[in-house]
Amino acid sequence: MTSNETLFARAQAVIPGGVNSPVRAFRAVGGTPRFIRRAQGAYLWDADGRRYVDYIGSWGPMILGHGHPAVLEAVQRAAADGLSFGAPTEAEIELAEAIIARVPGLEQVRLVSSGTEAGMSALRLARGATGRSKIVKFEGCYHGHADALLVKAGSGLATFGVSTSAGVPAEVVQHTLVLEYNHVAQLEQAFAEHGRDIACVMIEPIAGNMNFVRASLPFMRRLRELCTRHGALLVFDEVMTGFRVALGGAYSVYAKAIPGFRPDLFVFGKVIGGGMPLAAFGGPRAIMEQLAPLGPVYQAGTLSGNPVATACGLATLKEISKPGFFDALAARTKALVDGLVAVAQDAGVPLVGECEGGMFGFFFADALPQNYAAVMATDKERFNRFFHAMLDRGIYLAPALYEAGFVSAAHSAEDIDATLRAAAEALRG
Ligand code: KE4
Repeated sequence: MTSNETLFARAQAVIPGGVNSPVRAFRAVGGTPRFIRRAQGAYLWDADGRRYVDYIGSWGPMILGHGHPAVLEAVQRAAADGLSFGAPTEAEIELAEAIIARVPGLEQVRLVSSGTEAGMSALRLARGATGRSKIVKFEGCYHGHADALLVKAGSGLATFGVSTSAGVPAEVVQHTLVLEYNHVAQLEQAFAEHGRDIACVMIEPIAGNMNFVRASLPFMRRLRELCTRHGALLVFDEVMTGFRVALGGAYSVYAKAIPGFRPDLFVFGKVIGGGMPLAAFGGPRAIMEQLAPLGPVYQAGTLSGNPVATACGLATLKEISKPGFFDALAARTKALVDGLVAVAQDAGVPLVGECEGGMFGFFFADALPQNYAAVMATDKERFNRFFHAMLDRGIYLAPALYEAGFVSAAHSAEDIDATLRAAAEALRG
């Protein structure tokens, strides 16, 4: 048995499925998960000492690559001064100011410890601030595992959701309406029927939990109009896209294309923690001040704004804010995606790809999917074969066809070339 297999067997004895988060178990692609011993730059080394070019980057946070010296130094310095106080610190103010400075229209943020916590809190805030109960999400978007958000589309179109998880009573999801991503007519219908009762619409503006699906401009424009008209809050879940697709996140991409466009609330995570447990939600002061201790919406956390996590996030934000950082990252990511499309074409294999900033996706299909059903109709078997053929060649892609991929500033042109050489071999197989 390999060390990975031995560790996986041991892990499964004491941890459900041997993992602390389901996607790590490789159940969508099969095979044995790699137990990582260490990482540096663009690379991971597993328990058998094998090196991989890492396109997961901890599912987004590691935008600088692993072990960036400025980040390590900031974390070590913060740790030496104390791991956690349960009292306010200046670093939390600095991180809040740094986030707000990079997201026009954002006036206040609250720091928490995970994207789930941030999304759950933003949802409660939206309901508290509007006094309404109904919420809208889209099939294929994932906003963490808070009960009210673990919902799939009901039986018919634009019906109230049913939970995707055992242990979530129907009463908890009865107010959650699940619509098809990019479906304008369903939006119109939902607001026509429930507009006055909708507290918020939560959306992944570029859906990384469907691998890579953009909200179309007509859809996003109409969504903003309907929310404004009916007094519903538009919540941008930028846990994955925030500070990843651009310094201003997906918000800046849509604001460029739709003059005056702005969401009402934001959810952030991943990159703003730089690999440590840190996430945030934010919006206008008038809404954020509904939160305890000022307002009636309760929200709290022992390790919220943790000094070590905050130091890690701040150091990361400082590095990615340097001139040219995103231009270089976007160019490298585009070289990867364009290269994958080209080698697939040479091999006569239908493959389409997309990217924005340091986030990318690809599908074994003839056209870019525009919604969840289309994503799930792409060639899963071929994806899984390709995943393992690449893993065997030292290239670590996301172990599921519905997950996005990430390039870091540490990925070199040679890493991209090596990846494309491996892909050419894998696609010939
Ligand atoms: P966390 O609770 O995992 O920090 O964040 C939840 C979350 C919220 N919103 C979006 C858009 C997200 O992508 C996520 C988490 N993303 C997954 C990857 N698809 C994390 C990986 C995992 O679940 O292990």
